[in-house]
Amino acid sequence: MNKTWWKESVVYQIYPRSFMDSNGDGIGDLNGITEKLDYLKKLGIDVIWLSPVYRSPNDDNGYDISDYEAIMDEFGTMADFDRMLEEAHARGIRIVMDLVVNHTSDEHPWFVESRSSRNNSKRDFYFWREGKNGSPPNNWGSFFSGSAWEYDEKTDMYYLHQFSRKQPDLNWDNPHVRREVFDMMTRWCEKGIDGFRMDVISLISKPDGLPDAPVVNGLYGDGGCAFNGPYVHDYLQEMNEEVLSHYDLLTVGETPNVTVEEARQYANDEGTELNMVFQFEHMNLDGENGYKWSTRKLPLVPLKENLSKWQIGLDGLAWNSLYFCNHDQPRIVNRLGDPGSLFREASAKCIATCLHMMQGTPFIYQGEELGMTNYPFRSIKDFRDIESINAYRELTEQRGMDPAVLFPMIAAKSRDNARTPMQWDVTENAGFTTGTPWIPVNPNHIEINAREQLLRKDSVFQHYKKLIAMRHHYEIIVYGHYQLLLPEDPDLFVYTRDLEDHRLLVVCNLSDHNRIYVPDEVFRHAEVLIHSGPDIQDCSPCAESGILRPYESYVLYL
Ligand code: ISL
Ligand code: CA
Repeated sequence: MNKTWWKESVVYQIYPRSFMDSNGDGIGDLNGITEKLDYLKKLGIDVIWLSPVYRSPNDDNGYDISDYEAIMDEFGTMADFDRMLEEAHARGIRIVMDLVVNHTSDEHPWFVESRSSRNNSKRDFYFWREGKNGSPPNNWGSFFSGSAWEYDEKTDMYYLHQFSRKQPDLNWDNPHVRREVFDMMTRWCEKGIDGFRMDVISLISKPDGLPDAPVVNGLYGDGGCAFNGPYVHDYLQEMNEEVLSHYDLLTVGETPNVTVEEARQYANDEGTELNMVFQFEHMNLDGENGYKWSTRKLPLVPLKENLSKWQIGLDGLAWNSLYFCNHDQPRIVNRLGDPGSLFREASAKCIATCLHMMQGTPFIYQGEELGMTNYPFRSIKDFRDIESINAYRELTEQRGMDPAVLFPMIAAKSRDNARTPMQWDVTENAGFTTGTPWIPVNPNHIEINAREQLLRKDSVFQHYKKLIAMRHHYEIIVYGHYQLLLPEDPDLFVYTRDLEDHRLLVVCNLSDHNRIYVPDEVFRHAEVLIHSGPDIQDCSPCAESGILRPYESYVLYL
């Protein structure tokens, strides 16, 4: 297996809108990020993945881009960007940009032109089709509810949008589209950025003829119809030859619906496409009836089975990304741990140990390093996210779901859980802004905030810091081979890593009760690299009794 810096790095994702507001308008911005670089340096991360900062009408918080080469007004200027990049580099921190090129905003000049007439030179930059007997051209549904087609009166045709109607899909089959995108990427690389996180890159190649898709759930064809389409690997290889291979970058593809087999191709170790991908199978295990909306917790046995499949399936052939949180996912402490005051910190640390000792590049989402939790939503008016709002409307109004049943499910899974402001301190708006935040601050910032955790030795922050430092120090954590123990145990996540003469044992009790686990004899005199749990001051892990307290975890090294 090739050794490279991006395999040895830890990435931190910033959602700029909610990270730090420097000018009191209630919206996080680039200067806010620059202010907090020392905080990130303290944590020890190597790379920042910046969610979109480009000009955008903000129908989907920046994932609808109207100019790929301008900064969103609310976030600052290009000069602010350059200063942030320079200050990050001065601290040895790299910056990876979000690349959202499955679609643009409908306000992007390409689309404005494309829409203007049937024979405009940019017409074929997007998917325009005739309707079928007064209905859309096919049965595809949008990920944000409703049809994936929008009728446009001007030219009496429909355009395709797999996300909101303000996010028309680009036509990657058109070589001029690819040329424009590749040139734009090159200009960012020339500016000195360090890589790309590629939004829904598995969706860029649509099946030939745009056929109807099977209706699995509800009214529309399964949204999976365009995943891993016929030419996606050709397009990525072309992108690699034209752009990526000329620079030293970290590239990660967001690939919902990817399988291990597909990922071996996308993230192959020969480096012909991307470095790694985000898979979603482990994040979908707490869904129900084909929807993500549910109040279930992540079931541990299937979770272990899934993550282990990815650990073993890519070993030596491709490279894993490791994540439990991002701007689209509710907080992991609620999904897998215990947000109550008794075990919140212990469970956040246990979950972190469990993920960070695996093979792959770990991604930490802002606030995860503090054990931030979901927001206590009280009514539908509390939501800002287009996905949550549209789903609530469609499922209640068109499918007759009882709002009292649906609301808690949306509240548990809404993307807004991840988007409440970063909790810096105990002051009114958690130190995020001096103005009115664009989305309310979680009231629990009184207990959960960075200031307090930086001062306290046993905080979740310190735990993450230690895990990151361990990865930088022990090669086995980066490159070791993975093996799962106790696959059927409903509470314990236990695995080993092996590299040459070394061995790591990772033991996590992901339950709220005591368990007994006595490690194999060979670990009797092993070094303890990290140990966490409630009330563990005077006990060493692996003592004769083998008692594991709720959410206790440790790592042994031989
Ligand atoms: O959020 C989701 C879970 O319901 C996904 O369907 C999500 O929309 C999908 O993973 C794609 O996400 C990415 O592209 C979207 C954008 O809204 C997300 O924020 C982004 O991460 C469209 O650009
Ligand atoms: Ca601001």
